[in-house]
Amino acid sequence: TRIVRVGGAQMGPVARSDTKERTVERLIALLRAAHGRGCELVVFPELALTTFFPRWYAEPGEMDGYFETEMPGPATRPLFEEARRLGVGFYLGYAELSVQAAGARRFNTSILVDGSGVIVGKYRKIHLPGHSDYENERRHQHLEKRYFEVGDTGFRVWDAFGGRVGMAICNDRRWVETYRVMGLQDVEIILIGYNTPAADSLSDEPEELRMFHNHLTMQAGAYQNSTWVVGVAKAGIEDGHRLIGGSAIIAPTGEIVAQASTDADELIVADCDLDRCHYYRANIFNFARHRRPEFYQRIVSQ
Ligand code: ING
Repeated sequence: TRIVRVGGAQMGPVARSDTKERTVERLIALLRAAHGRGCELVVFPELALTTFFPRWYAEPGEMDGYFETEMPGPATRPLFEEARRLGVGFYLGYAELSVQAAGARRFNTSILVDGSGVIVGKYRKIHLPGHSDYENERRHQHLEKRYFEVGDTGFRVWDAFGGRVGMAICNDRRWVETYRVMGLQDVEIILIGYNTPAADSLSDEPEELRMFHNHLTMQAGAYQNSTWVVGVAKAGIEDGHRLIGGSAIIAPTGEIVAQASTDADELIVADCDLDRCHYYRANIFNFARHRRPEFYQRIVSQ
């Protein structure tokens, strides 16, 4: 067995008026609680430092206060220092402003930090949901295409925490390709932060259906690629807009082994035995023996 004790650090709401410093204090409290439960890896949500600002319409430059130009930066350094002191690694989702020679680039980003506080991996969100311009017919806006570029890192897998660790962000979890591209890199645990509005902006889709789809997509991805999946929400009502909770740790069998029961800051913990990935990967989902890529061309050509 190769046990990694993983903590899913679900967050409750972050209001527009909350400071990054105050929010980082909440992350540190969750990190300490996870350390107290023996976790060596903690997964924080997507855009964990701020409110889910893509619900608001503004000129892109006006939103730069929500972005990080350095990581760690002044607001996040205390988190990195405490994590290193406790020897706990973490996944952190945040808005990245990358200043390059060709100009500023903005991404919805996550990083993987090891137990010594070193950033060992970075992922920039590829599947950006929503739209880029104000759309009157919507009950609320979802402007990720306005504020972020499509990520340029690809879906990668890193050797960390004694196994093969992959990352994705929120909407990525709804696309089968996300999991398979990492499954083909022998991923054993995929970390996914999310901020999912409870209400659809165009239909009366019930909230229960939202939660069903949240778990369905991650459970399917886990089972079909024989990998652990850890999905962690920022949840609750942010300035009147509800985000769903339902953070979960899912085994390679597709079974949920730990699930949040509130919409607040809540830690869920599971012992993830990475060796449990091998049975299905060697048999039912033995990619080399059973997959027939010659019949899949349409997936990558269209
Ligand atoms: N949020 C949502 C998500 O994919 C969404 C957007 C919700 C799209 C429900 C489709 C259906 O969970 C983010 N941030 O991607």
